[in-house]
Amino acid sequence: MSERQQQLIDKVSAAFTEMTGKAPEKLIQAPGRVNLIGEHTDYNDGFVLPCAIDYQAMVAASPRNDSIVRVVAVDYQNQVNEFDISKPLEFEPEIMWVNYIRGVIACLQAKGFEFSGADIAVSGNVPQGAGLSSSAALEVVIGQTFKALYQLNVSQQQLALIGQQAENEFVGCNCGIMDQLISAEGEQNHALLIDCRSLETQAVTMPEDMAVVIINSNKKRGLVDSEYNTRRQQCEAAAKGLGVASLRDVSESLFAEKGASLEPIVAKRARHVITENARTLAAAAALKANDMAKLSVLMEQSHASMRDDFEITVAEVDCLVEMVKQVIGEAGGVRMTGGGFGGCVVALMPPSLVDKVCQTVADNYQAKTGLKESIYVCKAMPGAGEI
Ligand code: GAF
Repeated sequence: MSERQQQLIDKVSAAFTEMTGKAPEKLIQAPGRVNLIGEHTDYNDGFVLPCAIDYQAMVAASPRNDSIVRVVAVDYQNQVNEFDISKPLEFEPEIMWVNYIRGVIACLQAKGFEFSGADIAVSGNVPQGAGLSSSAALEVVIGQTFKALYQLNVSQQQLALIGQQAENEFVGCNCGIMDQLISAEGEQNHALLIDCRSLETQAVTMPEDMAVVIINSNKKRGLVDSEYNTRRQQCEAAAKGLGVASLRDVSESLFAEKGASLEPIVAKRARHVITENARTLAAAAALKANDMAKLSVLMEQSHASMRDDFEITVAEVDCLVEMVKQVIGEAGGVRMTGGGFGGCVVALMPPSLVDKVCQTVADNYQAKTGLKESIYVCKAMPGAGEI
């Protein structure tokens, strides 16, 4: 176990004991994720290639005999929130973190799962607002907690869908399924190629001689913002205009033939999604074949498409991508990762280049942007489960 994970366990265990006077019965984790390629394709029924990372949400919990759920949030000054799950659960506008928890419980109940209350201490080290899915990790860890405490017969895929439903319907963000699914189903040392229509996954081995480096621009992003929903609406308008259920159904040749019939901005959005789906499938094949030169080109094209067609990158992120690219050339790949409008870039590279990349960014990024980066060198981890 890593020192980082041990620290999280110590934090939630201590907070649990302080709140209840007892040791927790269960420890449960759910990871954040980094998406290697396939951005804004999930809600278009398309393909994504994320891996779960060694930054996670952690819970210490025990069941209760009554219908009370009492939660202590270590990352919010040990704030305690208590509610009765035998009554309708309400959205709490003043305490955002509790809505992810209530939302998952409400969705589990709506699906017919039966359970009583719980004492829960929760914490996490997935950077918030960075596009690494700290909210999905929280949703999945809560679902996994009730599964573990009450032996619920719920699959990992269902847990992911419940997390997504909580976010869509309770929290009010119209996200796709990628983040919750990789948090629930991730595999050690593998990325998952996910077909977001069938929800089938294919594990793709991460080559041992390749480091996964995430660089946070520290330009904060908000997921529940209008830009995400606007992109989604534009994609739906494009699918409707092209006479298909979703952009997944549009090949590059069909788009070449009919794309001009769309409003120009809608056509640009569609072009990103259609080409990104093709790149994601090609990238999974390149990763399998350990063809870094190919992966490097696909990641570069993905970034350009997000910047020029989908228009979801910001200057700070573009700057980081260019800086890293100059160091790694074709020996590695780099692109923005996540929903956009700030957040992180992901880079794959030979371990021998990691120090040089970190040094180059340390020497130049702040001078150019006024922001200080944070760097996380990650490993692909298993999805949610008991510890
Ligand atoms: C966010 C969403 F939550 C995902 O569903 C996905 O759409 C992603 O942005 C963009 O690829 O993380």
